[in-house]
Amino acid sequence: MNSQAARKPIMLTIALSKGRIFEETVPLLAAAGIHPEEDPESSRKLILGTNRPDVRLVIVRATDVPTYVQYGAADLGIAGYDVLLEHGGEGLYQPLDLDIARCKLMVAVREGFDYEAAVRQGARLRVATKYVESAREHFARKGVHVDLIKLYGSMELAPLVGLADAIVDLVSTGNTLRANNLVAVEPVLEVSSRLVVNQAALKLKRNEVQPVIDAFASAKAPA
Ligand code: PRT
Ligand code: MG
Repeated sequence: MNSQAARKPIMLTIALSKGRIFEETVPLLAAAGIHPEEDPESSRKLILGTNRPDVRLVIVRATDVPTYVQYGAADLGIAGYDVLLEHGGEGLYQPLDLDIARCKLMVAVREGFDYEAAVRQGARLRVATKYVESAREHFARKGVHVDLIKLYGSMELAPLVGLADAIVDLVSTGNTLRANNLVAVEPVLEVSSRLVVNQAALKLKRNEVQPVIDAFASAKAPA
């Protein structure tokens, strides 16, 4: 092996999901001097190069970002707080709330369903959600008995066809609830996306990782 190969730069891998998180991350990456070579919306590539030969992006499902970072397949990633709570955060250092992709996790029911009365009567509620951990904790804190039904999407349908009395889902504009004759009745959690860092990478690649954390911190929208 020649000395050239020995001095190969350390590669930084950042895990992102396409859609809203990617779009809101582009300006933060730019602040760190990182410019993606392609747009994941139009490219089918899952590994995207950047202007920096030592930085690459991997495009994964939003819910898979913490897993890639936990196992060190990515050094850094950006994930919704909703996703991090379901994952558990094991092996992840969470240095920064980036204040992007903001929304609220809410309890919602069919218009006309008396949620307060159902809770007051101590009825056992059937709640459909993708966010079982957050929902379990929320209802336990309230002392409300629930049967949780795990779904992977389109939660809004569940109360309309009698699968559940209520859902726990993310709301941003409220348009999706309105379009399906549902109303939000209770907040569960304020959600925004956070920077997550693999704990080993933070130590072993500190010189590469820390400048990215610092650039994101100074570029993020002031609170
Ligand atoms: O969409 P896909 O199934 O691929 O994955 P995903 O839904 O996990 O990813 P994505 O990119 O949609 O969401 C990534 C992250 O964005 C989430 O983990 C949240 O932290 C954050 N975020 C912010 C949202 C929303 N706003 C949001 N409105 N995630 C989802 N929604 C959905 C919501 O579930 C509901 O179906 O949008 C719908 C409601 O929107 P409104 O505007 O009609 O209220
Ligand atoms: Mg989505």
